[in-house]
Amino acid sequence: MSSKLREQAAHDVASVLPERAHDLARLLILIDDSEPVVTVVGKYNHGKSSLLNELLGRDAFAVSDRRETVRLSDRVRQGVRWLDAPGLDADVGSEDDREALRAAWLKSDIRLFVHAAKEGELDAKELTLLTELDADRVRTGRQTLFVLSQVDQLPDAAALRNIGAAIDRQMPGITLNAVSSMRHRKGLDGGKKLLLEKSGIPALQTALRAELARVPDARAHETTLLIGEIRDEMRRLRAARLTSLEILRTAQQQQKQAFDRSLAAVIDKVSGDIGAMLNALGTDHAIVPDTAKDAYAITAGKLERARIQIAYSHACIEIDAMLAGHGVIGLPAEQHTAAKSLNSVMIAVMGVSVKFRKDLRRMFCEATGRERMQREFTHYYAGFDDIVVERTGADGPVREVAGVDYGRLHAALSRAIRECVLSLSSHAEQRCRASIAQLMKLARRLEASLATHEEGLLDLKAQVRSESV
Ligand SMILES: Nc1nc2c(ncn2[C@@H]2O[C@H](COP(=O)(O)OP(=O)(O)OP(=O)(O)O)[C@@H](O)[C@H]2O)c(=O)[nH]1
Ligand SMILES: [Mg+2]
Repeated sequence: MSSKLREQAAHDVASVLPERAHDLARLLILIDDSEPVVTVVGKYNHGKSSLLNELLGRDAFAVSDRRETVRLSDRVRQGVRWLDAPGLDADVGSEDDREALRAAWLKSDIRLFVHAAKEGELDAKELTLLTELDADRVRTGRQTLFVLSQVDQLPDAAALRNIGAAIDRQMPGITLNAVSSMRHRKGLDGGKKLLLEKSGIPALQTALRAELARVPDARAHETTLLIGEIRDEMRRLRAARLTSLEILRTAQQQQKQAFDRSLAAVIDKVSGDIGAMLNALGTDHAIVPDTAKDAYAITAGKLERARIQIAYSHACIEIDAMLAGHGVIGLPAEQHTAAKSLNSVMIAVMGVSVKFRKDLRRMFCEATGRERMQREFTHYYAGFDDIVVERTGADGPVREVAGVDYGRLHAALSRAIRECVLSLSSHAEQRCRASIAQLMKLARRLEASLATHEEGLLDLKAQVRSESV
């Protein structure tokens, strides 16, 4: 497989398994099978670049007592790619540093975790990273060597033992590779063999060589692991998709069956109604044409034609309500006409007007007419578009067809209308109650004022009586 094809495949898989993007990128590196990669990780100024220079035997990477390495740089030597990475100090580091650290994690086969001896035990951030690296070793087989650097800065061997013990409490069983890049350099420059030995660098080189020899096996293990995990996840995803597709298909089938049943039932019902109406009619007045003198008169013919049209509209309304319940409403776009009101399935199949008995009979009371309705409405049901939704995927907008359960939508709509009507009627009832209460209040006041008037009237009568006496 060409590298372009591989990249395309990884890209395709990442678009469905975005959380696996990192593993896929790692897989591409593994499949490339270039020289083993050794990287340094650790806090800044802990002597990472100096250590690499000693291991390489040349000053390949910049060293300084300031924050020096800010991005990844690499050198190939002795069949190994050596990767210098920025310090682990997210609080001072920029996003570039974090990017570089992620890249180092991705590219490396062996990590040298560098911790300066004078700092004592590991801080929380180092401990977290070391724990993560250890978990990664268990999972992928990638090794981490712990390097206790700048040990020349400790006063004596006892201090070194104390720090070793403290770190062992933090990471039990960890192997410390105590080194001093400075001693190594001095030993080299001055040809002092003892100093070279004491620098710990030769011992680290031996340990590193042993790990490098294991890289091909580790890579094979990691490749198998990642491919296996990704394949399993793809299979799970595919199974889940198939299940939901199956559910969708079953739902669609059930909807179609429900539609077929409802259509047959409504055709039976309206045909029965129309048949009964036609049978009840006596003489056929509709076929008698109107004359000019009948222009403004209500003739028996006009009346019958109106009755037939009403019966026909009635049947159409019943069929239309059933169709709407199943989402069959408008015509497909390619069948649209300029007159919007004509773009409905109902009108396309039935037309707008019927005025004669023979037409009603042909349409509703003959088997061929009923079969035609069943066939044509079913045709529109089958061709009815499902809603297409757009969502944003890893690669931008993705179009997906979503099946819509029109039966449920229709039921929900009917429920909403019913609730609305109920609330309107209860609102009206409340207003009535309020008016009645007001009326009663008025009546009570009227009664009260009548009583007062009555009292006044009685007084008046008594007065008149006494005056007349
Ligand atoms: N005494 C002593 N000093 C060292 C040793 N190794 C490195 N140094 C000094 O420590 C300082 C930092 O060394 P670097 O190798 O640049 O450290 P680093 O971890 O790469 O630093 P950043 O790139 O900034 O993350 C420099 O001044 C080095 O000279 C050592 O073994 N002993
Ligand atoms: Mg550096």
